[in-house]
Order: sequence, then structure tokens, then C-alpha cells
Amino acid sequence: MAKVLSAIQPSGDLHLGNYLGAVRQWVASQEKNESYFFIVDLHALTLEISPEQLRQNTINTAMYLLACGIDPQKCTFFAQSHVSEHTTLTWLLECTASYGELLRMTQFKDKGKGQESVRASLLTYPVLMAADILLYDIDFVPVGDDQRQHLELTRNLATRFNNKYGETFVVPEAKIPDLGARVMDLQTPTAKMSKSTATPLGTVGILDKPSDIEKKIKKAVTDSSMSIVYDRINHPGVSNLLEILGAVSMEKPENLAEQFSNYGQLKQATAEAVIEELLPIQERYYEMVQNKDHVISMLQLGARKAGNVAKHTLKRAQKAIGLLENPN
Ligand code: ATP
Ligand code: LTN
Repeated sequence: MAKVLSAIQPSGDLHLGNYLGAVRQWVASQEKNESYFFIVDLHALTLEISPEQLRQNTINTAMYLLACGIDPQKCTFFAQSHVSEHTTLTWLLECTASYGELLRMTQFKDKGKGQESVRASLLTYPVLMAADILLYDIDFVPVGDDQRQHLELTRNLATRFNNKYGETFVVPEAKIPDLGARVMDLQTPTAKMSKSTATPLGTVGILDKPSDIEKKIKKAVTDSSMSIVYDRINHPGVSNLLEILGAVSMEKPENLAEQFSNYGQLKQATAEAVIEELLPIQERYYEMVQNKDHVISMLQLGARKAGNVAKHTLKRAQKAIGLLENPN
């Protein structure tokens, strides 16, 4: 059985990009693989967030994932900060990574841009992510396209550590979906749909009302040419809609392009498909809001399961690097 792991930041409301690019793959994965899915609350501290906001976002993100179909009986589901091995291994990997390679990460450059003061943790963020993965001897990491570079760094760190200190870590592979790996903002189709840089009309939230989803998709920026072609470079707006519809209906965007003669029809079909996909998720989410304590207890149970796996890998790495055995 392959081992699969992925994670999400509690940085705001889940959107269609998170669902199509990542979470939908996780739900499928838990049926056939040993799977680990968690909320990276420590990663959220790399940017400004109030304690109350972090607490609320973490619980809400857990509810979103459960509503999307993550099942704690079928996978290990937890909050990153509950498993302290993640931060301990990060230090060993920071002593393996170079300052220069962290400076080259595009997410560091993007998220640090325009900030008066950039937290040191924003630079070391991908090393924590590498620790998240390497602790569990993972084969595949299902993520959206924006995480490609971080996965490459994780592979480099694992290989470098293994070469220097002996075989310690499994070198993981990114698993990026063919469709929906990069859902773009509906108003700025050259930028990815994002939680933290959400534009109100450009981002479809998982909990958006059907009338809002319809409004946003109908107002989506297309191009002046009026032609329906799947060409992400020259026709980013219309291609984004074709890709969203393709990802939801499991059809090739190129084939869909031939089925519509105008933008109105394409937008109507896309809106209907997205609304139908999200409705059952929304129903499950609102049922769960009544029972947040249960959600928290599921996370705690998951943390114990994860900790039991993580502690063995951490010990292996500590021994390999030359630290004396910890008596505790
Ligand atoms: P933030 O804006 O706070 O960075 P985000 O919206 O990029 O958040 P993450 O928590 O960083 O979301 O990502 C969770 C998962 O969703 C990751 O696997 C990421 O690759 C994927 N993802 C995020 N945005 C998109 C998108 N627009 N299209 C496809 N996948 C996406
Ligand atoms: N950096 C990722 C979130 C993340 C992650 C991970 C994803 C943190 N640790 C481990 C996969 C595996 C992001 O911003 N989406």
C-alpha cells in the first residue's frame, strides 16, 4: 500500500482551487492508500494572524475537510502543532538546507513582497514542510501546481541527508492532477485563486451560495475574441472556465470547447456543474457546525496516531546525524 500525505493552511475559507487541485484527490486517496492529511497551523504563523483568528480558522478548516469527505476512520487526520516531532525534525533539516536555496523559493519572494517586516519563518517555511512529509516515509504528495518547487526542495533535502548520514528518509514524489491543478482567479485569470489574496468576485468559496457562484462565474473575465478555445497562454479566462468545468465533469477541456458556441452557454454550464458539486459539501459543513467539540476530539485522536509514527522516524534521523539517544 502506498503512503500518501498532504496538508493545508488554515489561512481562510476553502475555495474551488483548493478543492479541485488538492482536497478532492485526498478524498479519493484515503480509499486505497495509507493516508495522512493535516492542517498546518504552524505554517499559518509565518504571516500576521491573530490568536483568535488562528483558532477559528483551524477548526473551520478541519470542518471544511471533513465536509469534503476526509474520513478520520480511513486516514490520519490531525493538526500539525499537536505533533511536536514536526518542529524538531525541522531543525535537523535546516542544518541540511542552504540559505541560498531557501531564498530562491518563489512563494517566499511572493509572500514577502511589500511587507514591512518579513518573518524569519517565512524563509524557513519549506523546511517545515519537508519535515511534515519526511516524518511519515511518504511515497506521494497530492498538491496543486504551486507546490511543485517545495516538493523539489523536499526531495533534495532528503537525498542530501541520506547521502551524508546514511539511508534515513524515503524520497517522496509530488502528485499533481491533470485537471484543476491551477484554478485561476475569475477576475485576474493570470493569477491563481488563493485564500490569502482572495478577490471577492474572483474566488469561488466552497460555502458560497448558489446565486453568488452563478454571479461570479457569469462575471468571470473572458476575452474580447469571443472564440471558445482551450489555450491557457493566449486565452486564460475562457481556458480557466473550460478547465473548471472539465475538472468537475471529468471531461477534457479541449473537447468541451467544441460543445459551446458562446460564452453565455459555457458560463451557465460551468456555474451549474460547480453548484451541484458543492451543494452536498455545504450541507455536511452546516451539520458539523453544531458539533465543533467532536471535530476537535477527532483531531486529537489523529495526533496520537501520527505521533506514534513520527517519533520513530525522528529517532532514526537524530541517531543518523550523531545526536545521543534521548532518554525521554
Ligand atoms: P494561501 O493563499 O493562504 O497560500 P492557498 O489558497 O494557496 O492559500 P494552501 O493552503 O496553500 O491554499 O493550499 C492547499 C492546497 O490547495 C495545496 O495543495 C495547493 O497546491 C492547492 N491549491 C491552492 N490554490 C490552488 C489553485 N488555485 N488551484 C489548484 N490548487 C490550489
Ligand atoms: N505549503 C503547503 C502546505 C503544506 C503542505 C505540507 C502540503 C505544508 N506542509 C506537506 C503538502 C505536504 C501550501 O501552502 N499549500
